[in-house]
Amino acid sequence: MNPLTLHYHPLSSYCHKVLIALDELAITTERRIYNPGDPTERSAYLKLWPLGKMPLLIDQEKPVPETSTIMEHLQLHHAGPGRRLIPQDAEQALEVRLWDRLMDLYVMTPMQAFTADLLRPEAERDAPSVVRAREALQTAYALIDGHLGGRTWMAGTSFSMADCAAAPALFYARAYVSFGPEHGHLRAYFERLVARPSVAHTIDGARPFFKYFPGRAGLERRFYVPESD
Ligand SMILES: N[C@@H](CCC(=O)N[C@@H](CS)C(=O)NCC(=O)O)C(=O)O
Repeated sequence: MNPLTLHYHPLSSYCHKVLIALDELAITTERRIYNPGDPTERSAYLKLWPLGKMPLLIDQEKPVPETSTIMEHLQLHHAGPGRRLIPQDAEQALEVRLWDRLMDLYVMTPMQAFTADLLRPEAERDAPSVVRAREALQTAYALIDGHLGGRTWMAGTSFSMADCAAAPALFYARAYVSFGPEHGHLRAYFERLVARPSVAHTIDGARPFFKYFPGRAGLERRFYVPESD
């Protein structure tokens, strides 16, 4: 029996982060789709993890929450031979952890603010929060574009945990705020990300669910064709 079970949803950006890592580290898990909108599923999930956030990894009955910690745990205990998302060198590992944090806090968070706003009834929409989220994404895009000049991946020379975080964050963020013509490095990096097999597989797994993504109107046709629903 597989000791690992991943509770996730194929559309969730944070779940994509871990799905990409599992593929990169050559780890198999049992997978259980979690629908937070179903009250019975939600109350069972809250018993596993009271904060209710997904994904959640269970390793031999021990819950391992929070994507960055899940990835550290996977690297430490389950990575396939020669597979690494966090460098062994401590300085390089620090750089990877920094860019993982930056992706979560300054790209995922404003991206989720757009989604949260679209999920509100129209009368309760919060225009100032969307303006702030747009400004935050534009600031993050400029920072990342400047950082990426001369680099293939986000931190160090290899694909890392920081790229696992960047891929879904940028994928969904650009449905709300496009990259500008000035973001040449960011555009090229995004193309490298979506061509990476682990990222491409994860996007493929989400395709049947994109019709439920509130920002689907901003997805490119290569990812989502509305008429196909
Ligand atoms: N800091 C958390 C964030 C996870 C998160 O925000 N997950 C979202 C899905 S992308 C979620 O669980 N949303 C459902 C909810 O908040 O009830 C992590 O890194 O795991």
